[in-house]
Amino acid sequence: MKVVKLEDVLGTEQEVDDGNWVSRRLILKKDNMGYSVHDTIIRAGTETHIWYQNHLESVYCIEGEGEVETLSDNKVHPIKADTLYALDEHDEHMLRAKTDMRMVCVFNPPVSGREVHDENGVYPADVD
Ligand code: 9YT
Repeated sequence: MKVVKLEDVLGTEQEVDDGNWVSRRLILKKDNMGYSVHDTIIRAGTETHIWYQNHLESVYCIEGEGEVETLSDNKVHPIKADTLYALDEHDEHMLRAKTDMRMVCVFNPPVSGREVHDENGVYPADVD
């Protein structure tokens, strides 16, 4: 069994800062769980274009407030603590944070660790 504490990954390669967000990656591909788990802070006042064409992601908000707009239908979904959204159709979306938002994110397939969004908001299929 493994026990991972947030403090174990802070300041290491498993903490990735993309400007609009900082992702603390607790479980990664190398852990062979079939998914990755991230504790991510989305910074207040930011807007991020995201389109995970190669991954499914569930995002559980545990602190803060913002919204997700799905770009196929321009629907705006308010997100606050205790709300989960699942990108079950590789949904292209805009994520807007009103306050700092703390999100627990699960990716399938797992990310390898250093991924940041490309110009289209995509993570590559595999960076290994
Ligand atoms: C909620 C979201 O998708 N934020 C972007 C960062 C990503 N979740 C990550 O790598 O932790």
